[in-house]
Amino acid sequence: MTDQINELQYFKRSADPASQEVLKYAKEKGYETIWDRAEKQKPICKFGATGICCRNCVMGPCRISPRAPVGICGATADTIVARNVIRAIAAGSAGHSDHGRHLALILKEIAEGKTNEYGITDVEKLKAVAKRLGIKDSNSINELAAAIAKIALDDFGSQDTLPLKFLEAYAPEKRKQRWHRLEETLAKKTGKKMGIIPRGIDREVADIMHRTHMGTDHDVMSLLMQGARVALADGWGGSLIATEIQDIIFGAPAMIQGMANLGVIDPDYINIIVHGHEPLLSSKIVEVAQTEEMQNLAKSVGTKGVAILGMCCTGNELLMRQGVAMAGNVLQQELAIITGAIEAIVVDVQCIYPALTTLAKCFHTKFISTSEQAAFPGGTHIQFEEDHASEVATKIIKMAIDAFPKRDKSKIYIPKHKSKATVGFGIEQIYRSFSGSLTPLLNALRDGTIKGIVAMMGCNTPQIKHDDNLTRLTKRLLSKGILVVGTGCSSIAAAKAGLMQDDAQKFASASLKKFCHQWHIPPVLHMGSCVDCSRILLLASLLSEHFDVDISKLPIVGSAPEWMSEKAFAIGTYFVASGINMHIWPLPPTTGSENVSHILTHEIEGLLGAKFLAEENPETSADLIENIILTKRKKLNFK
Ligand code: SF4
Ligand code: MSK
Repeated sequence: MTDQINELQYFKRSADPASQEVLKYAKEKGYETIWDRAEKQKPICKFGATGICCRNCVMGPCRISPRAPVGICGATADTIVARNVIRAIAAGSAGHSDHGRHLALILKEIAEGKTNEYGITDVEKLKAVAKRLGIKDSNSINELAAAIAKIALDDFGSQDTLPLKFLEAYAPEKRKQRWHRLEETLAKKTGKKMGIIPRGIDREVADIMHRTHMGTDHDVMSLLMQGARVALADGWGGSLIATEIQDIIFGAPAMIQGMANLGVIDPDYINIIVHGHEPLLSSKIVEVAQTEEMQNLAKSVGTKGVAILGMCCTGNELLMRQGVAMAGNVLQQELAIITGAIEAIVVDVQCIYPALTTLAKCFHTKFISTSEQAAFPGGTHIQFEEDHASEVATKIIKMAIDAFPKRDKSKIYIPKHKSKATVGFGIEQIYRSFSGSLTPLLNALRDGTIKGIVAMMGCNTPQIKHDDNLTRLTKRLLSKGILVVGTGCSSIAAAKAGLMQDDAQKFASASLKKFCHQWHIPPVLHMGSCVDCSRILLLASLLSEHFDVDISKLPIVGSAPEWMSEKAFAIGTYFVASGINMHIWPLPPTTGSENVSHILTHEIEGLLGAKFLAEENPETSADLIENIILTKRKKLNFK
C-alpha cells in the first residue's frame, strides 16, 4: 500500500514516463531533486507570491498588509508590484539580449578576420539579413557581416530617440504605427511622456533599474509601459539578433530528425550533456567530438565513442541544426545525472540548477561551468574563450573520457523512453515545407482548415506536474484544428510526447490532419530555443503583412502553461506588446495589486490589442484560447 502511494507521487510530479521512473529510483537511492526542495519551501511566502514585498532600499524590506497598506516611503502595493514585475522583465530581456550581444561580437570578429574558430555557414541567410536591414549589396561577405554586426551592436548601445534598427527593419508597419499612436495618446492623456518604442537595448534595461530605484517612478502605467518597452527591445532586438546571427554562423535550421528523452543516453558511450542557452561552445564540442582523435580516445577506454546530448535551449540549438539527441527539458537536468551514465555536464548560462554540483559528486560526473557570467561553487570551471574554442572543447571532452573509468556500473539506471521528432522549422524551413510560398498556410487559415496558430513556449516548474499542462493543452488544441508552434522547454515536452512526429497527426482534427499529411509536417512545429520566440514574431509579422492587418487581428495566441523564468515573462510581455494574446500559468507575482492585474488582463488590450489571460486547467485553457481565435476569425471574415 505504502509503495503504491509512493508510486503515485511520481505520477503527480511528472507526466513524462521516463522522469517518473527516474524519480522513483532517485527516491529509493536517496538522491534529492528539485521536487524535494520545492516541498521544503512550502508554504510559499504570500508576500513574495503576490509581489507585495519591496527590498529596493534598506529602510525596508517592506511588506504590504492591512496593518501597513504602504511601505515606509509610502510606496503603495500598486507601485511595489509594478516595480517588481518590470525588474523581472528587464532581467529576462537582459538574459536573452546578452546572448544576442555575444553573437554580434563574434560576427564582428569573423568579419574582421580575427577568429579561425567560427565562420559564416549560411551566406544566403547573411544576404537576406543584410537586405532586410537595408545594407548596400556587396560582393564581400565580410563587408556584409561587418555591417550587420555594427547595426546589431549599435542597437545595444544606442541612446537615440529613434527605434532600434532591427525592430525598424523587421516589425510590420501597422504595429509600428500602433506603438507610435499609443505613445501620443498616453502623452496627451497624462501629460507625461511614456515611451514604448525601444531606443537602445541596454538603455531600456538600465532605464528600468533607474526608474525602479527607491523614490523614482511610482505610476503603474508609466512603469508597465517601460516594462513593455524593454520586452520589445528583447523580442525585436536582442532575441532577434541572437536568432539571425546564429543562423548566419551555424546555418538556418532545416527539417531534421531527432530523438528526445532520457532514453537517448546510451551506456556504451562517453556521454556529455551540454546545457544552458548558447551554442558557441556546445556546437564546437559537437564538432570536436566527431573527430577521429576523440572517438578513438573514447574507444581506447572501452567505449563505443563520444556522444553529445542536449538539455534545455543549448540542446534545442543543436537539435534543430545538427539533430543532436535531446536528453530532456529543464526539470530533467538532475534526472539525467541520476542515470549514472553521464561523464560530464557542461553548462553555459541560464536555467542551470546550482544543485547539480552536489548531485554530480554522488557520481563520477564532472560538472563543468564555462561562462565568465556563471560560476557554480563545487563545480569545475574551464573558461570558455571564443578564440580558443577548439582547445577548450578538446579539454572538456578529454576530461569526460578521463572520468569514464570511475563510472560505477551498479549505479546506472536509464529509462527506455525516447521519441522521434521532426524538428528545425525556422521561417526558411516553413517556406520550404510549403514549396517556397506561404500561400498554402494563408489559404488554410482563411478557409478554416487550420483554425489558428498557438505559440507554445516557456519552461517547466515543480509547482506544476512536469509536462502535463504542456502536453494536454497541446493535444486539446490540435483536436480543435489549431496548429501549434513551439520553442524552449515546451517544445522538448512535445518532442518527448511524440507530438513532433507524423504519428501525432492522430491527435489533430480531421482538417488539420489532412493539411499536415499533405505538406509532410508534424502538427507541432519546433521553432527552436527561447531566443527563437523571435521566429514566432517573424511568422506573425509575415502573416500580418500577407493579410494586410495588424498582428492583433490574427488568429494567433501565445501560451506558457508551465513557465518559471523571468525570460519567459519577458517573452510573454513582448508577445502582448506585439499584439498577441498570451495565456500563462502559474500566475505571475502581480495579484497583490488589483490595479496591475487589471491592466495586464484587461486594460492593456485597449492599448496594445492584446492581453494576458491566466488559467491552470489545460482543457479550459484550450477553450479560452479557441474562443479568442474564433473571435479573431469572425472579424477577419474567415470561414
Ligand atoms: Fe520600503 Fe519604499 Fe524602501 Fe521599498 S523603497 S523597501 S517600499 S521604503
Ligand atoms: S531553457 S527559460 S527553462 S524554456 Fe530556454 Fe527552458 Fe524556460 Fe529555461
